[in-house]
Amino acid sequence: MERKNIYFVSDFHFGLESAEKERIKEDKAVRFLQSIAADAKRVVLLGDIFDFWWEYKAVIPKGFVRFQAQIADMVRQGIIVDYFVGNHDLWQNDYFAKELGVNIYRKKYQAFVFDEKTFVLGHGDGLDPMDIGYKIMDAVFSARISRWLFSLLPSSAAIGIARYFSRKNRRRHKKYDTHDYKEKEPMYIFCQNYLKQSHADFFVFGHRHIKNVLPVGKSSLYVNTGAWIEQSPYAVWDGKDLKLNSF
Ligand SMILES: [Mn+2]
Repeated sequence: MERKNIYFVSDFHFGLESAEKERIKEDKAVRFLQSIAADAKRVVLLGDIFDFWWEYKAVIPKGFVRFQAQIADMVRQGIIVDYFVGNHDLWQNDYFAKELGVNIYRKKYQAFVFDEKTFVLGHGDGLDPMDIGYKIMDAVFSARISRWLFSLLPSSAAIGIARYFSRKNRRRHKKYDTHDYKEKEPMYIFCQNYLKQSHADFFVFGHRHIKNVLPVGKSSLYVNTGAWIEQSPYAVWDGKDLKLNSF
């Protein structure tokens, strides 16, 4: 089979629920990755893959090794794997890059050209210039000193704090949980503004947990990959069309 497809998926939030539920979710994610391995040339993980993530110099959180092994195997097969960190898993260090061979992106968004089309990709958080509270929290969590201070904590305390902020983050979310995209959705407004400055054919984000495909600007498309937690959505680019499917 020809490797021509690019897959986009986000918001697994591994670690969110009970161990049993998470194992079922992980197994389904692995089956999905296995199902696309034959025709994928690239897989883009659009953030919040983990509900929280923290890594020490020599230690990572337990669990989800099947998912990690599947990713490593795909990289070994020559599939490019990109990972935009989300607001729940922004504390990725170099483990995924060094151990699994994944490209880690910490930017809020980045433009790529695939098959002569421009894709603007990102997790989707922090795109609202008016959300000052978010910007401050994001700056604190992204700062090197915070990471250093955090690294001095014992792992049980560090993960307890990470979990606390993970839950707090989820509450903040509610504000925009609406289908009233064009008026209120910061990601959609970001796309509209982006198109005033530069060209893009496709915008693909996650973060909102509501899957969506909407035209934006004159001839561009906004796609949100939703949350794997519900209906296992993913987007696929086959070189001609970008479609939103469910696994
Ligand atoms: Mn998010």
